[in-house]
Amino acid sequence: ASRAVLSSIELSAQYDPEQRRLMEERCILVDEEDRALGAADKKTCHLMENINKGLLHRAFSAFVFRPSDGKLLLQQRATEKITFPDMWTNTCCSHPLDDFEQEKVEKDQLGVRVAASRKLEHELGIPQSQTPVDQFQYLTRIHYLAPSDGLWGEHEVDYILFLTADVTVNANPNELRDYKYVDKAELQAMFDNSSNSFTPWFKLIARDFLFGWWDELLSRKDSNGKVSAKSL
Ligand code: DMA
Ligand code: MN
Repeated sequence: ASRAVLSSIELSAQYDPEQRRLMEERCILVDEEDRALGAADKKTCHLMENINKGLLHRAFSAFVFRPSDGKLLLQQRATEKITFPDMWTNTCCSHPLDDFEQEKVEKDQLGVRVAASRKLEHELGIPQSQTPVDQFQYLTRIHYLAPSDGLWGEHEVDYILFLTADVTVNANPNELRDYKYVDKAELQAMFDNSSNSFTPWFKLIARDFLFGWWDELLSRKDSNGKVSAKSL
């Protein structure tokens, strides 16, 4: 089979310099069965023109819950983000990178766990000691495609990871505009208020999985009072 020629563009100076720099990270390309095919920079992976040719990469969506009350930590993306700026979303999303050997390891989802711990520190300032990789619970992975603004979008195999942990947040303002803890009713009220906007993957995961899993998670408080999620 012939391989499509991938497009590129020059990132204009209108974008934030740090976010332009991060577009040079190298994502892991996969097929629809999540088999690794190689690597391409984050900019190439997120251009709709390439996504429309079938380009697909690996990602994770992390959800951090507070042990004391089971509330979920949400973030609002910074205005500086090139894709999906200013939108509310789950605790942290990003990509395991081809740049790091450990993040390419597929056994026990090690690569995405390592990436999640790295990015929870980068975006929310959560010390990595508070997010040990073996504490993340892998729920499932989803394949989805979502345009951002016409030029940019997402097309990923996205690993969903839950972590129940007390964390110290020291938000990186280049990544986060705001953050807050919500229970189910508070999240539903945010969805019902049309002045809030949400990332497409968070809406999808909330609709299809999160509310059901959240019940399960809250009903599974163990004798230490800790909440633990159930793996599928
Ligand atoms: C990308 O998230 C990953 C998903 C699941 C949408 P992102 O745009 O927040 O990535 P990054 O933080 O690396 O820019
Ligand atoms: Mn992506």
